[in-house]
Amino acid sequence: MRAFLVALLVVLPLAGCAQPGAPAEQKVVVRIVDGPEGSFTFVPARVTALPNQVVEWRNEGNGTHSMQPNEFPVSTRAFGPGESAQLKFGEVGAHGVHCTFHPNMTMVVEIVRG
Ligand SMILES: [Cu+2]
Repeated sequence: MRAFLVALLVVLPLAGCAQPGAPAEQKVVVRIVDGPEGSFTFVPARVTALPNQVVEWRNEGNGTHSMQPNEFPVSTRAFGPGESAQLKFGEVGAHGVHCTFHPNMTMVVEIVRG
């Protein structure tokens, strides 16, 4: 089992990956907005982050969502309007992410070396 998913809703120290000047402690933010005809949209639908950098989804719409990496059977808690959820990815590469409630909500988190 690949251990690329580090933690959910974390306040973990960023052990072992801190380099001076690296933006690892900044979040990568993805907004979730209501699209046309009741759909939900990721803005942006593709983000780039460093290993173990926090990726945060902010729910700016009216639905309730839960983010799950396609390759890993763990998801965030359900988060409703005005709430957010976070994931970290440890493994370099492009990781597809979807919403467990709305499988047509898909996006990509690409992890690159710092
Ligand atoms: Cu959803």
